[in-house]
Amino acid sequence: RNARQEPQVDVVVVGAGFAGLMLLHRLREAGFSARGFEQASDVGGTWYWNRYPGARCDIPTTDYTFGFDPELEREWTWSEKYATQPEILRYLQFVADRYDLRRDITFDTRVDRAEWDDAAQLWRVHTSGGETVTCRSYVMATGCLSVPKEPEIEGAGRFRGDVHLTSRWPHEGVDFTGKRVAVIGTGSSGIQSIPLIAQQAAELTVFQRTPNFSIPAHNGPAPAARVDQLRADRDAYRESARWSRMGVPGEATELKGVTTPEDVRRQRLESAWEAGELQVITSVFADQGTDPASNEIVAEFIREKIRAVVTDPETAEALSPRDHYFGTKRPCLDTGYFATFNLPHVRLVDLRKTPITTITESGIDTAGESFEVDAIVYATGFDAMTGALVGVDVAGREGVSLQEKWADGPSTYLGLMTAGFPNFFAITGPGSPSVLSNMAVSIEQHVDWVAGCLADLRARGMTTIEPTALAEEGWNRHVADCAAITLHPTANSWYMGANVPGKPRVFYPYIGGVDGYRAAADEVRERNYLGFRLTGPDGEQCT
Ligand code: NA7
Repeated sequence: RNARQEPQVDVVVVGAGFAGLMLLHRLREAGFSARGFEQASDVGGTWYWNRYPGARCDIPTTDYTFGFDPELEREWTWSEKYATQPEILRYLQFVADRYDLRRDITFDTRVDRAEWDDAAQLWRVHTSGGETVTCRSYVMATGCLSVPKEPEIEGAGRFRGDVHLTSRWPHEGVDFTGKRVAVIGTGSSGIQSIPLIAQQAAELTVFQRTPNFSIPAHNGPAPAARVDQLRADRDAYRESARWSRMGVPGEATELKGVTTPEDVRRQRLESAWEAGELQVITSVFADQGTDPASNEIVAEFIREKIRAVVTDPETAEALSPRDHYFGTKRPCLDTGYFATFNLPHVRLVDLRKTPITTITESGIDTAGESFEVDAIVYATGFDAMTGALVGVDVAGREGVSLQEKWADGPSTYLGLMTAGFPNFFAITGPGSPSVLSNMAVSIEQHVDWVAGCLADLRARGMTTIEPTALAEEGWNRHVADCAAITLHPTANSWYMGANVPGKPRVFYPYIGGVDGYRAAADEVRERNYLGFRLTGPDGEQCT
């Protein structure tokens, strides 16, 4: 190890969203030097790009917020139960200012390639700005839903009208007044934007491949019960979030759907409907995620609500999800989504009955009809969880790329690291609870774990950390086993990689819960980095 070199900085962090910002702050606190790179022109990550009308978070603001600094919490007040994109972006800008983080970040700059130099024991990171930076540790805080999926629709390039992607919305906004608009996609982005686009457009046609479960957000002031709990004892509230299943404190029921008396079922379902929270509607019954019959009780309750709102029975049926179990695709929160289809100028096209045959110069042809439109909005989703990671050419030991290693699906230890890539960390990587949880809580857990790990290495005079192949295999098996006992793998969801043609079909996030995950990550650290190999000038340690 004589060739060990001193890097220019201790850590390079890619991405300046929630994760990258907090990591830069923690690293500075711990006395590490760091540089951040961000392809956008400012901080915000997901909330920088997704500026489409109606874009909001689907976790209440009481919970979707940093909890690591009580001072920060005292200085910021959210205005609503679910914050809009502009408010979340302002919050992240406030965080960047508050901790003076921008001075460590180079904006408008992508990291194109990062390679591990085993002799020098450091990463060489190459940017789109032509710079090469050396660092001991390389962290990708690049988000789970940050790389838009290609609209793989025949003729997509031919359309002459306006084309918009919800995830790359123009900063100056879009005026649809008097326009005939097509929206393709009815995931969360479609469901949030459709009611607002309908308010402007002369005609709106929604092209739906799969109907989605959605419940009303009941937006307004933050829920009184949560606000009171938080005010009474902030630390206890945040701690209970850290040890909850989804990263949002709440009741864990033992009631099973099928054996619960009808009146109790009804009461629980109605109150979950009123709560308008994902954490509540996904835990009405203990077994709704594992037992098809129990799941169907929740699913049918939501379909009944759709039928009660949508006046045309055929449209109501087309909007009613029947192809997947409730919760196996991320359910949505909406404001007036289903009622939008009662408006005379709004039409639903069911692509299961009449698929799109091609996009033309002036509109969209389906198997049944041709539609002339002035604008097409693609709300078609993301190459989730791994898209941003394999989108950078990351080369580990012996030049093996992450893309090659993960060709048949991602492989990680704790969703944080992968063998063959020393000192490379992913925040909210595949195999972490991330997208199945309140991201704010999961991000804080990952960031604290990574910053703590780097401080531990420094304290012990160690240079590198890397999982053993055995530990990684064990974690992958555990991630798959946890998913296998749920209904999740049955769905064609982005959790399964099913939305991107050719993407390996495995369950990407960890479904064992924020609480279970934290316990595992804590135990690994307490047991001297169990499952990791650490090396330093004086040799190696492997537990
Ligand atoms: P999603 O949830 O992946 O939704 C994308 C939607 O676009 C979904 O309805 C897809 O139908 C549809 N889609 C995708 N490709 C096509 C093609 N080629 N033709 C027709 N329809 C298509 O992305 P979102 O941005 O809405 O939300 C992502 C997450 O962000 C969300 O879950 C929240 O966590 C926040 P499909 O269901 O694949 O049949």
